Amino acid sequence: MTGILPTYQRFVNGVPVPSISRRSFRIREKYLIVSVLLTFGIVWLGALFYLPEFKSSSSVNDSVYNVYKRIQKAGPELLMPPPLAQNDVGDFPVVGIVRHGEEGDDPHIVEDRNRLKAKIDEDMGMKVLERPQFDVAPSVSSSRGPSKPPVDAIEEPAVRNFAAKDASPAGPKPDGSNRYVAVAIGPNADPDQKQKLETVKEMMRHAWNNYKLYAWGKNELKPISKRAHLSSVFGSGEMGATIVDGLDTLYVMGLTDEFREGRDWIAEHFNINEIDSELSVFETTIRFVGGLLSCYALTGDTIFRDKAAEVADALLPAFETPTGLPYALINPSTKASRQYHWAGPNSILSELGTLHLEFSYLSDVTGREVYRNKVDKIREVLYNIEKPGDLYPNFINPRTGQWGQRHISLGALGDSFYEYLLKAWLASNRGDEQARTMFDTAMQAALDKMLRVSPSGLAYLAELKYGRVIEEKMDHLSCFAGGMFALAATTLENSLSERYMDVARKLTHTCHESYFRSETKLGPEAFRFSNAVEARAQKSNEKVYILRPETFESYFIMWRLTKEQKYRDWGWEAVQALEKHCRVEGGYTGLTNVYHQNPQGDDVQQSYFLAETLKYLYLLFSDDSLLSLDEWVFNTEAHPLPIKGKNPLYRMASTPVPIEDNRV
Ligand code: DMJ
Repeated sequence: MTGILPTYQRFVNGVPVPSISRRSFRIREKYLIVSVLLTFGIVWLGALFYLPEFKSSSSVNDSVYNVYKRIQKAGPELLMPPPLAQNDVGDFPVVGIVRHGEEGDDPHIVEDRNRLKAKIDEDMGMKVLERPQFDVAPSVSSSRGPSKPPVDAIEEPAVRNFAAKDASPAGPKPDGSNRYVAVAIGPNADPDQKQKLETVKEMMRHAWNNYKLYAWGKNELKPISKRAHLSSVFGSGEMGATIVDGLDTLYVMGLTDEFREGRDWIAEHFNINEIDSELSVFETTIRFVGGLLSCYALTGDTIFRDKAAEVADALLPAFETPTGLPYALINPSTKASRQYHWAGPNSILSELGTLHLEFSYLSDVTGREVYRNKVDKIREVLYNIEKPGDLYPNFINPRTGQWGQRHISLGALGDSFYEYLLKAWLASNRGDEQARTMFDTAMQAALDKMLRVSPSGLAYLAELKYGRVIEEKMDHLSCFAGGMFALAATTLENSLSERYMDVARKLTHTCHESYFRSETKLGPEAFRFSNAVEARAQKSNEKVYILRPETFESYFIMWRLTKEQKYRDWGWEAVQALEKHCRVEGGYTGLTNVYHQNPQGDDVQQSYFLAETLKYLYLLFSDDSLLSLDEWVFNTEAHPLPIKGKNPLYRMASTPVPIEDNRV
């Protein structure tokens, strides 16, 4: 009561007693509370802006953005309790992205989102070659302030292809004028071809725009439930897998605005060292290192090279084994490595054998030998080891250097190891002869022991265990082999070439049959051969289509190398099937059963759909000069890497790029 003055008299038993005005007390109390709160607020805000991190900020926008980032990092629970989806417990939206159907809570977000959606709808309906503008991007640009101008992003619309003769073989010109300029077709192109190209380009925009709308910065999109896919191969972290994987496709299609926003996200937000979860060394290499290196080759923008090196550096501790063969998984924060539980002590052939292109090229563009040393060591082990029947089993123990179970496949667990032997030779401008020899020796054995022909004459690649065919089935994954054998046939004229091309044609035909024999005209995950069925899935887990690219990859390579119209026709059938069954309002979904007329979606838009599936379909309808096979080799995720000595965009480092402290 001290300090509160009486304002009128009260009487108790006729005696005046000092009284306190309740009214006056409340007003004074309020003033006091308000001024204490105000003072506290001012001091708190002031302190925030004097934190070291804020001191270095160049603008208020940066500061505000950092506060936003901190809140976002703390997780959505800080602001609201995590909502639980009925069928996806624990999978909740990030701050600023509202789950479809729940947006009524925040009218600003709803408004932003409706405007963006209206814009996308409008873009989708218009002539697809026009570039979309995104002035409003809920949870992305609207809340983050102006982004920094790109260091060296593309400025001009595509006008011509980069011609080898136009550039100095020494590497990029200092003014950046030797960026790759992607042109899909010449001015006098057939209108039908042009319309097909435009269709595929519009598909890319639909996939990208919806990812941007509902899952920006997360790894993948759930296109039916319209939110982030948190259990993707890279988990729930903010690695932007769809951005990094899809970026070179945007570039090749001339989608420059989208490319720029992806590039800026990578520059500002992609930081592998902040990821505290286990990543696959293989997947991270083919999608992230490969994707970033392609963008570097295409643009010369050094942010891509430097980010690629950061990613590879984060993977290097996984190679610290007695043999140098890497473990399968690594946590970039803790640097702890381990194997998949289901593989016991073993590493997987297709994983450790599919790093060579990316790591070798990274050494050349950074001038640091550390990356090449890692993959050379793997090669040495595999070259020297005893090989059962000239083939390579799928499992190998990195501690002992001994094979695990003798299961051999050109599908899952084996596939891209063989692909990379051929492509390491191609990427080195045919200098890596060891790789080509290993490829030819293994392929002769594979064709002798694994190539089978069904009763009606369909060729397929079966799997072996201890030298015997164990299952008369072929994985969708193996459908890349048509393209691989065709590349092998046309790049080395020898006694094997004719056989390789024959096998290439037959395998591509079989893969097309697996598509054609389904109700959706999309191919199953695996298909079997018996007297009763041919090129059809039997088990329910084989009947899915998860937006895979391998069959279209073979159509593309076969078209480029043979010019037989059927490959383009088959690709167009696939485009129509994707549009009919996989396209939903929120992007593209995989299917749970390709044999249903109206199949259910699996609600996942895989990042490789943007990196590979749409890129290969686009290239199928483009002119040969777009990413010419004479100058580029595609990594197993369809990221083009330049051929050394042949492609002036190789961008060999003249001096090593400085090494950071955290390098291994
Ligand atoms: C992609 O990530 C790569 O093509 C990989 O080599 C195999 N699987 C997927 C696509 O199906």
